Amino acid sequence: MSKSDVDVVVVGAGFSGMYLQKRLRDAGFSYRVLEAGGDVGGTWYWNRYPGARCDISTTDYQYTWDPELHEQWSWSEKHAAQPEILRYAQFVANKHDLYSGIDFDVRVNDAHWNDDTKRWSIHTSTGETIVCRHYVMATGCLSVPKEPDIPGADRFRGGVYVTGRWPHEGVDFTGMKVAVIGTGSSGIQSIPHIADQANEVVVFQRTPNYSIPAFNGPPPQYRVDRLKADRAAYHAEARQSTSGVPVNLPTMSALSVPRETAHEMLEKAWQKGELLELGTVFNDVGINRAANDVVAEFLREKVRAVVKDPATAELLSPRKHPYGTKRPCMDTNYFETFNLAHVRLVDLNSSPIRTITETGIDFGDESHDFDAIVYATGFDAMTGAIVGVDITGKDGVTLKKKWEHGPQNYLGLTTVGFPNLFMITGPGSPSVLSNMMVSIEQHVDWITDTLVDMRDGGFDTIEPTPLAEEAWRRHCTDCADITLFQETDSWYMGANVPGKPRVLFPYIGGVGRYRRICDEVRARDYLGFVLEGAGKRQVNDGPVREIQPDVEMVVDMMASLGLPPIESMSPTDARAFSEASSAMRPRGPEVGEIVDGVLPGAGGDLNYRLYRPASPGPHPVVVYFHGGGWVFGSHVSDDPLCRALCSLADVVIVSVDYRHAPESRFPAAADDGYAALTWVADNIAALGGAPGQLAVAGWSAGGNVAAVAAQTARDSGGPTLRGQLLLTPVTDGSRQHRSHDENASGYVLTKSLMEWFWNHYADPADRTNPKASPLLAADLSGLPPTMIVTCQFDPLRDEGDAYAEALAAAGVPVRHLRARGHVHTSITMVDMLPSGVGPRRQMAEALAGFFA
Ligand code: NA7
Repeated sequence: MSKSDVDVVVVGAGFSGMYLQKRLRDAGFSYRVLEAGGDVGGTWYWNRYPGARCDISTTDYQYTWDPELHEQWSWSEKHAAQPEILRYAQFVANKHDLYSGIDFDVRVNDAHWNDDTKRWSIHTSTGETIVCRHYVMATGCLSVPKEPDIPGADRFRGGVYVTGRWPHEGVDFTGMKVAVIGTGSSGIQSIPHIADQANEVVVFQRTPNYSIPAFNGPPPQYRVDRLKADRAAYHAEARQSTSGVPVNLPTMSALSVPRETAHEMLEKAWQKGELLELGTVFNDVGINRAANDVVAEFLREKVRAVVKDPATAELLSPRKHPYGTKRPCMDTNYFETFNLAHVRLVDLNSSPIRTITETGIDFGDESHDFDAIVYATGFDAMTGAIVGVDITGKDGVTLKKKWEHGPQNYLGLTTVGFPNLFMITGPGSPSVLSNMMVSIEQHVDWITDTLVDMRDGGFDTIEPTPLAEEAWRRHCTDCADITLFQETDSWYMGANVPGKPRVLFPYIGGVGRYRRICDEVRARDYLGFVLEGAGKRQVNDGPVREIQPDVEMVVDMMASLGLPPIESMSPTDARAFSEASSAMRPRGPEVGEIVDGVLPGAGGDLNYRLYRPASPGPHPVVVYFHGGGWVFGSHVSDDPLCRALCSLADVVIVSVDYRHAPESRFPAAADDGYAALTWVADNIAALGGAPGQLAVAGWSAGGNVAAVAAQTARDSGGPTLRGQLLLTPVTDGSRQHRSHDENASGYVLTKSLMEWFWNHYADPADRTNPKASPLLAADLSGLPPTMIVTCQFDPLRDEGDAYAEALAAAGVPVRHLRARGHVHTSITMVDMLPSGVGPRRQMAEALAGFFA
């Protein structure tokens, strides 16, 4: 095979392309590595602006694939500066003879897939055509600087410098008047150095950024010690972590401690001078704006403590975007620089740049001359370098066209219509939200292992399926939806480049989860891919993750606890266990008033708890029945959910207990449910409710009690109900439904636990009674408007779906929410699982709608 016909072409000789070359060579593939720059190092080759440093500690920002490197290379600092990182890249390239495999100063102009030969044709800036089986974009996430989008930018006759393309010989600003535009990481790192030299510096700021001092010095001793003690364990932890750096996972909400305590905890993290520490003190900073503001305010206080002029301090204090939704920065003397007499901050929001002129900048009502302008205005991140090359796949479609509305891809590694095209740390993978070294190594390993698998299996092509790609997009969106990222116009969201689609480009589900998913795809015969070779085709189509990410975390966490199954306990122990678990959850929103009382049930008094909204009454009233499989739970066991429904729907919720099995078996719960409903109807005015404005609701077994109560009310002359809300209800104990088996285990409520509940509650013969299985009622017409919520990963899903369908067929107005990615319990987990917020809002809307 000639040099122009190889197995693999790799674009880029940064840390990705370097390691990929090593793996390809070791695996016996022929390859070419093409690099536009004049040396290895990628982003560290280009970004030579003064002060350029990595914001991840050198203990973590280094290769792990060559253990010898750890002995042969030692870092001088905690946060290495660009020259040292570049030297490290060169050292590795020399050690592993990587230079010999790289063509420098070569750009790829275009790449075309030929579906007849099943090969890519690559055309380069040197006029060469290279044919290859596989084409890998190792082009980095921040490699294409954003075009200056300021009027008059091309007119300026003084020095023009772009941080991402800094002159190799450096720039001497001594004695100059310098304008710096942009206050992201590059601006924040370079401004103090520019101010050291220049006579005058004017910083043009559009958005102030959160920045913490790097406190640079030697690598952090506690990390060094851990590495020395057990390097393999340290790396393993990094690979399974959220961000690719071992950090202790927080368990506490920022809102659960007084402000002062929170600030003391944040101070300790801040003192460490490590990027990820501050964001991992509390567990809700990324998902809850109020919690986020605790950190934000802590950092604003830090700015005020340093910057002497209060007006400048305020301008430097981020207020609009939540902490972490733009990459937080690490600085050395950034805020201090604004105390210098020759440094001035211009707020572009009040003094926008009108134009750049031949000699300077016109902004606000001023005109100012400068000797040099520094653009620290960022990058066309994540996709700029990929779509910058004209890549044409099957059917003549370019990747640029395909990605017009967002970078659809599978696993951030591949994309439909472009067989054998791989991206390293592409959009849809953790990439820039992680320690890049960990993510790079994982991608290189996955790609090389896949190429080896294909070679061994006799496959020539690999391409994801549309179904897998769409499911991955949904999963990425599910992950993004529970965070605050979408509130901010950032380069993570593509919002810094005009015309770019606005989606969260990196995958935010975490490095560890992502790695497990990628490994699972391989282990499951390349789930979501089509592989083809001479006379053979392998397709294992399907979505790789459908469960909501926060739900998955809870499910995984519960699995990791190794608790005994509830059905192995006595009912007494099960009740104690359930109560103990409930005691640990957040309490839910405040309501206007809570009143506890007793009402007459069918077999004695029943406790109830009434939740009244803060708004003036009288309110509609909803009688609510708790979950717990008829065996456990009480009028207070669904407290957070009742609070949420009360406050969201602005209705009174009366949560009523009922007699439990096995002490009181069928039909005790059903009889109590109807008795309670009747009593509330009779006493509605005294309870502060609006007469006639009555509905019923329930979750799980409580949904069963509610559904039966509604049928009994219809058949027994009242009370008249305005609606019923059934959350994952039990509707049919007479037979198995498909979901009982499909979701038999692993999703909190199991098939065997459900069977245990039924066995305690009702004899097999009774289970066909509509008072136990409301789905079996001969007639479902005349029931009140209904909202049913069923969850994808719930054994009870199909019986709930069947009830919704049967009611609709009987002419009952039904709103049916099939909660995607949820389990039986997740929607009740108020203030714990953000993905439940939407379904609960819809439930509340339905409740309110019953009374509209
Ligand atoms: P960033 O973080 O994208 O920062 C770019 C900065 O430039 C940011 O403050 C922008 O303001 C500002 N900007 C961009 N365009 C303009 C115009 N037209 N006018 C005024 N100001 C502008 O890039 P960096 O290079 O600093 O850092 C990139 C990453 O590299 C960093 O996150 C680390 O991961 C390493 P805006 O915020 O958009 O209002």
